[in-house]
Amino acid sequence: MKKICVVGLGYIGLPTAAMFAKSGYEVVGVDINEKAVNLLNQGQIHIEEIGLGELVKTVVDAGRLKGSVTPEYSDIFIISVPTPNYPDHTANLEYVKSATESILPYLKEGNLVIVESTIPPRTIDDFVAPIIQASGWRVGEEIYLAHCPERVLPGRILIELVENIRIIGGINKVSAIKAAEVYGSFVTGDIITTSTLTAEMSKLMENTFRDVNIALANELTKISDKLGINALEVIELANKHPRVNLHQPGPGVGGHCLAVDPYFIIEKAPEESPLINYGRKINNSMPKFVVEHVEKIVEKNGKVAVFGLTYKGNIDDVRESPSLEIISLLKEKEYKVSLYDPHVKQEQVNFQLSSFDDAIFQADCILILTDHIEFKGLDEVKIHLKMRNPIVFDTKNCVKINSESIKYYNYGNLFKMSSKTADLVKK
Ligand code: SAJ
Repeated sequence: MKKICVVGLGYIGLPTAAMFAKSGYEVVGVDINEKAVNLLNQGQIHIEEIGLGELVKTVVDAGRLKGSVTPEYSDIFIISVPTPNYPDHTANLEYVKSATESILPYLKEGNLVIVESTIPPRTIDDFVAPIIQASGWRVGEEIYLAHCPERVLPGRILIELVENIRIIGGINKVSAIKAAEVYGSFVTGDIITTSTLTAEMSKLMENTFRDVNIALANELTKISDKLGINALEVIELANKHPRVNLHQPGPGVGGHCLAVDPYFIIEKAPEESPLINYGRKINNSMPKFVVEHVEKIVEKNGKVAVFGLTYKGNIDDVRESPSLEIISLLKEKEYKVSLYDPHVKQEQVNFQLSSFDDAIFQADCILILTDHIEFKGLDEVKIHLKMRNPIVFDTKNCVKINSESIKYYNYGNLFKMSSKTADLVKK
């Protein structure tokens, strides 16, 4: 039985380790987070992802997957560690460096090293390969090296790991082919081999495509607000065209992918990427835009009940979430802020979380920032009974309000918040 060592047991590494274990490999999952490792060895998980708890329990109980804080001799090493941005938005490759260095003592001739982490273009060739070479290996001949970017959507990880098409970039052909064989053990989607550079860049462009398109939808929202147009209806109608796919506007773009990856391209070719850069700026401007609109409907010192801390619906991940900035901005403006998120545990955040009832008590506005399923049908009776002013401002267009005495705003009727533009529409 071949052995795989997965370094990094996060949202991608842990499900990947579990899938390889399920498909017949002996897998050791390595993380510096001892808590995650201990939980794993008890067959438990430290993150929320549909189906993952059951899968991990099965493969740990079967003795196929175990956790460790140090790597072990293996046939294949998969590096799946975070690549955050420094404050100046350049890529922080420290985790990639330390993960690569951590496996060096365990490398044997013929081993395959795969980097799954999202990285700036040229990182495999100019950064990872030299680390392995420096310890005396001929990369591509004695140690095979490939980049296999993950493309799964949180909330659907176990399905997409299997079904999505996989792009595999090898430092040379033989490395790519060897990596393709490994993923072939459970991937049913096509596995396409290419160079490391193309694999790195295609991964980044996937998320950049989405980011720039969301920026376009957000810009449309601002334009429509100014001109008294229903932006959401415009999107719906424009998308009836067979070749148009306008994205959805929102309170900003969060998560560890869309809000981060475009900067990896900008960093390497700043002069050549003004559009990508501008898309980032527009999306980063949305928290301020949201708070400016809250100011139109809630008096100073009023209470805003923020619903949703995660960066998107039905997950527990708060990384880069626009909600965090919106909360800070609201507090700066001296609003009282209560927070409700049924997917987030108190220990995950520095803010005090409330129950639904406490969050809306005496509130002047419910501000929806995430499209969690729980928010689709809010308890309208409680809203009437408990809120001081029954107003819902839904930046994700996900709530259905039936009662006419609850004021409901979304990105389709923002202009109604401002009497000036409302007059313009009447004329
Ligand atoms: N968002 C909008 N409007 C939209 C779509 C999304 O405002 O129309 C916002 C979301 O609310 C969220 C952010 O964008 O704040 C990102 O959400 P997402 O669902 O687009 O993507 P992620 O970051 O969860 O996952 C993406 C995925 N990439 C693509 O769909 C191209 C996923 O497949 C990647 O694996 C992942 O990035 C990654 O790890 O790179």
